Amino acid sequence: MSEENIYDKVVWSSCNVNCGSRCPLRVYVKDGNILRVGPDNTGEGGPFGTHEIRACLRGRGLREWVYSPQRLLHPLKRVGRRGEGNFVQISWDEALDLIADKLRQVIDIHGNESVFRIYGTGNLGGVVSAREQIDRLMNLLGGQLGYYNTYSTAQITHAMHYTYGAKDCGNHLTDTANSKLVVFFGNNPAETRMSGGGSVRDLVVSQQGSPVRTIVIDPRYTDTASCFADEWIPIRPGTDAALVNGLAYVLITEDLVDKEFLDRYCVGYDKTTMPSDIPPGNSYKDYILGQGPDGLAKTPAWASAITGIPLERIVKLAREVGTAKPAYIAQGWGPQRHANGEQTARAICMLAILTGNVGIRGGNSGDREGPFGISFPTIPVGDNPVKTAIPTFLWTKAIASHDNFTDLGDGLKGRERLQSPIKFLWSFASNTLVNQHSDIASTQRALGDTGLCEMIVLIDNVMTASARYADIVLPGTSSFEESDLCYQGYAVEMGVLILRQQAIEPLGECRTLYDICAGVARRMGVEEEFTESLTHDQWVEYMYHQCRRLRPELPEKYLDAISQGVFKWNRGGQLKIGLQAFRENPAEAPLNTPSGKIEIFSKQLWDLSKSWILPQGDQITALPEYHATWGMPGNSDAQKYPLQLVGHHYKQSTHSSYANNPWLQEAAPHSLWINPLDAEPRGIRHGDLVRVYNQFGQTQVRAKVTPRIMSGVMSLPQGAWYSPDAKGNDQGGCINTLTNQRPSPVAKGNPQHTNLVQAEKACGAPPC
Ligand SMILES: Nc1nc2c(c(=O)[nH]1)N[C@H]1C(S)=C(S)[C@@H](COP(=O)(O)OP(=O)(O)OC[C@H]3O[C@@H](n4cnc5c(=O)[nH]c(N)nc54)[C@H](O)[C@@H]3O)O[C@H]1N2
Ligand SMILES: Nc1nc2c(c(=O)[nH]1)N[C@H]1C(S)=C(S)[C@@H](COP(=O)(O)OP(=O)(O)OC[C@H]3O[C@@H](n4cnc5c(=O)[nH]c(N)nc54)[C@H](O)[C@@H]3O)O[C@H]1N2
Ligand code: SF4
Ligand SMILES: [Mo]
Repeated sequence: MSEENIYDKVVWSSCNVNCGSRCPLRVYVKDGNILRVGPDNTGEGGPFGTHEIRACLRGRGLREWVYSPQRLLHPLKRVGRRGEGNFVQISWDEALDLIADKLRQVIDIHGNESVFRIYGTGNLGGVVSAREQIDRLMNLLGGQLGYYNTYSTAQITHAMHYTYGAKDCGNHLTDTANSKLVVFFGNNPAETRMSGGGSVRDLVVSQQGSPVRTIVIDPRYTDTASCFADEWIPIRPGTDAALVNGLAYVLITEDLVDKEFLDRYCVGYDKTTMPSDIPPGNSYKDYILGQGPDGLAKTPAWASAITGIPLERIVKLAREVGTAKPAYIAQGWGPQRHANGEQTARAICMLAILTGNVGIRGGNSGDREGPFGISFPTIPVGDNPVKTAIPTFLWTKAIASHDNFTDLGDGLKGRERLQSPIKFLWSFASNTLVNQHSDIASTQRALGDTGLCEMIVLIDNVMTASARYADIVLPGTSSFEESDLCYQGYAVEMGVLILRQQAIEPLGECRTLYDICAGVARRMGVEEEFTESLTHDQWVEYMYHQCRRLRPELPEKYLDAISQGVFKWNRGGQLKIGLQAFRENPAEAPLNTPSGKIEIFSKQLWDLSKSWILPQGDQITALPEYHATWGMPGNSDAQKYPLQLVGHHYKQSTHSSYANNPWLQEAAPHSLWINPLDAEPRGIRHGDLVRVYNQFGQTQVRAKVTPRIMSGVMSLPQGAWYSPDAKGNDQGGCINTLTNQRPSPVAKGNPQHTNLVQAEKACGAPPC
């Protein structure tokens, strides 16, 4: 029997959360209800590059998400204290009137800089359903406070900027087929780039039949390590720069560096390429050999004591990296999501730079693997008349102490000091208001005071921890309830366009973001400018035709395109080699750094270190130096909180999206990874309920006692739902009860993997 006989219809849809992939999905519908969700079935048996993009467990479980008991179905207005979670149902008209009235009032009194759309990534694949609709609306109303950085890559983006004057300067992962050695620092594509559309496919294909040796350096024995690595080297979080220093010491003293490359392409390796106005003794070589200001040789023994990696292993690794040509050295984004993340990211690049592996086939710059994607048009948003922008991570400070928010202290752009606090906050498809932002207790204090930020409008599919802090909660359509176009994000080997059709009627009173914004626009007198007289669906069709201008091979008729649903463009064997043009001809294709070369010594950072105002203990250094930070062993807090805690991105959920799905909770339970050496003295057995705490808060979660994490370190997957009990203590295992809001020095990024905690068996709960 064909599928069509069992189901009324099967329509194309897509999974739009922020995992980096965008998987096509087939939605099976009967009597207006979703019966089942299936993966892509186009390209079966085809060559790699047009193959099926098989969805991961999360996309296949989307039915549970759409029909989840937490689903928001009606507009709600807060009653009682903010955060208490008490709401009354109101009509759409009332909700939109309240929003427009407050928006008008806030703009009149405090100006457009006091309106802010918070970062949120729950619906990234869409074009017409994209968060940028809020920007389009706000730009018509005089603009809003901007932001720069992401929670994903703040520190590494700055590191690449200062070192290479570039971003995304990694070779494609398929290039590992041409390498002799692969070294991954905290890179876990098997879990963070899942599905047939994720870069894990690249790794599978390029390693098939390849003799390449792969080493994974990570505090955890990750899925990537277990599937692809010949060797796992556990490392203490936040200490990769110390490891690289120790490796550099061996490379330099055993003459394994590529001196010709360093002289021709780099600034600051030794005195021959140092900027002329810098005092002697400040080159990289001086620093490593102990001839710089600190007088400390960064020997493998020194590195071993800091990283927890045996001395002999460091020496062996240095010789391996120094002799395997070419070597693919790459980092994920875990090492940089730390208090010293910028320097760590720069330091890892040093390994590629010292060995001349930058810009060549089979090599890599030290950056994460390069993404591949086809550019497609996005909705026009217009210009933001407000030029002031804050680092994404510092939005709580922009609410609670704006008069203390400055360019030199906080990385404010466009002004010396923030002129107005955030008074009106938009939140679309975001849980960063509470769940995903650091130090939930502190965030709650800032949000709980309605005299600070006066209105929070939140649009989501489900009642989240963030939604409980909103004043107006609006039920947004899920991807199965709206039509749209969807472009593949970090695809492998191909570019993808999905024509997502509306599979079912919106549940309850759910509306698309577009309709919500159009409703506000009407009340603010800019409806015509906002909609241009098009409906949501007409915009989708219009944007499809914009795509056709770039890809004329797409069907002329939109209806024909809908019935095909998925379009794939093979990369055609093109291999991205990051910084290749510079490598081939540095004079003709200089880098976008002040010197046009790779800046091992960054004069820009040298200058920043003199002018920026930093809290005590923070450092900005011109060289990629290692410095221990707060939240690490040796810090005074470590006496009370002796265990380091990181929070990896886990297969159960994409951040907090889908984390409430019982199927996924069963398939991949949320648990605290703890080494037997740390569990045993605490009387913690596998499966026990554990209390994890520090000066910021506490949470409870089941223990996964495993040697897959190094001793002294624990990992609590990020994304679990914050679920406080009556006393305010989290029962949900949410790591952001324990993280710190103190930003990293240069990027002002989120240091959410730098944490010190204590753990103990939680008594009173089974099986205690
Ligand atoms: N399944 C799933 N996939 C996802 C996501 C998700 O939530 N779930 N989120 C997506 C998003 S938005 C992003 S930004 C990416 C995130 O991608 P990443 O930032 O790369 O992911 P993480 O798990 O944070 O870190 C990767 C690895 O770094 C390790 N690590 C942590 N600290 C250190 C350190 O100091 N040194 C070293 N060497 N290793 C360290 C962690 O143990 C982890 O295995 O993933 C994307 N993919
Ligand atoms: N401790 C710690 N915290 C972290 C991280 C970490 O590594 N450690 N990682 C950080 C990173 S890299 C990131 S990118 C952020 C991510 O943080 P967020 O961008 O907040 O991502 P999610 O938690 O997935 O929240 C997305 C929201 O969108 C909603 N949503 C999903 N689909 C739809 C839809 O179709 N329509 C609407 N209206 N809503 C939808 C979901 O219900 C969810 O509430 O978290 C950061 N937080
Ligand atoms: S979560 Fe990511 S990999 Fe999984 S189905 Fe969705 S888009 Fe694909
Ligand atoms: Mo992210």
